[in-house]
Amino acid sequence: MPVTARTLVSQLAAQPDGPVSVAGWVETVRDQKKVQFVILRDETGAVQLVTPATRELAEDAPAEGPGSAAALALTEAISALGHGSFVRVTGELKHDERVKLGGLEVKIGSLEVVSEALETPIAADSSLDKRLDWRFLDLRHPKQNLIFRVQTTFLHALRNVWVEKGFIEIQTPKLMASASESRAELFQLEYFEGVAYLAQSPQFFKQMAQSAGFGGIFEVGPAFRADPSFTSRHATEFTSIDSELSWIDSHEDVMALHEELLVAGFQAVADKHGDEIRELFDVEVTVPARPFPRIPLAEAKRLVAERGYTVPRADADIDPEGERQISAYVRETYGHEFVFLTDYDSSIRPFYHMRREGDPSITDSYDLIFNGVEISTGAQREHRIDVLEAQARDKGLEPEELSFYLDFFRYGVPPHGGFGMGLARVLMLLLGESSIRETTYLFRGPTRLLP
Ligand code: AMO
Repeated sequence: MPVTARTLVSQLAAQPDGPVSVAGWVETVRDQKKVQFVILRDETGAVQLVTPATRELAEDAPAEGPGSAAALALTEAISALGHGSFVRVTGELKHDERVKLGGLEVKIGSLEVVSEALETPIAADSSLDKRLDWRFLDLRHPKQNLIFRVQTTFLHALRNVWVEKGFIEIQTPKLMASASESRAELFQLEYFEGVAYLAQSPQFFKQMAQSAGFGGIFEVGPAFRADPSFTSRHATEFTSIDSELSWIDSHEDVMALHEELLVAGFQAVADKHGDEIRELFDVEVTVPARPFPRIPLAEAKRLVAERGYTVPRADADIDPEGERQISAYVRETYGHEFVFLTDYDSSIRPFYHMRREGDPSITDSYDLIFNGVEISTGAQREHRIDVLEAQARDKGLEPEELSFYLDFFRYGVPPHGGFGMGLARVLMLLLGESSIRETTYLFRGPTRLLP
């Protein structure tokens, strides 16, 4: 192989001693009296580069080797190297067990500074906000890098499940003429002569795919919520993982698909990144056992009260502390990190959720809680047009405004259901991170539109 062909750091271990070329950014420089060390990192890992320090030009300067003009120039170039600069290096690879970092090092033959870096504005103890200001530098850290490799593996595993089942991937529009979840938390924008809204969820259009005869579908795409809160779990733009399937008997079928997807995703992450996650996040990835525990919402509130915490409003959804408490209960009782809360009251669910046959005060829906935080909502949908219209009216919605959506149910549609799941929340809880700001590539919140 010609020396100029770039070798990734992760491939060095399998290479024999000899000429090699690596490229990446300078993580550290240790400029010692007799020897200089550079830690170079690329997208796959870090490697130690070494060269003897040549501080002076030998009197009878040899053409090459220690004391030569070239060696002196290299020493000076390394001393002047800025952290973060991108460099291309050719040299001699040597396997040496004594080298802590991967048991190998590269003796620098030549070094080219491809792009010089200013002094970094962030440090290990910088605040999260400051790190986000400089997200591109923050992401160079191996821990941050791992988050997005985990995300890739997770989504790939989910896709495998969907594709094997013959599901169709869709991309639904994010510019809409109406609200997709509720009038609250809705971004409105100028749209030529009129207004448009940013999609809060692909809800209506994933249901449309059922009327279109697509059967199972999925989408991984952006969703927007004009939520002014500054919690660790809310963003104004987030990636939503959505799936919808036809011919279900109940929301249990949606939950079964949901479980299958998560098991596949966690298994793939554990297999591929388990060791690195343990090392960098001090977290043991547990592949969840099926079936996940299921607890009706009212029962969950009762169990939480027994632990000494009363959910503030009896007629509302469980609150964040309640979610933490029910998760603690489930962990202690079933040794499980997940719990489906089921049987949500119709009063706190959207009009499109199917209401329980024989008891319309509850819906055939669920929330999925993972390690103390809601990650998902799912339900069987109401597909009977007369019932759906009545439920919309019951929620104070004008069927005329929703006519494009209601049309989906007027020309034949199979029974169906699905779920939406926040990607960054799953990653946050999987990796034991404290905020979705850490697990979102570029976080968007009420006071953050940059970078
Ligand atoms: P819901 O509104 O519960 O349901 O949203 C589903 C999931 O999306 C994530 N999520 C958010 N993540 C970050 N920031 C936010 N502001 C935010 N809002 C929601 C959460 C949440 O559980 N159409 C239904 C889903 C369905 O029934 O298919 C919906 O959007 O993880």
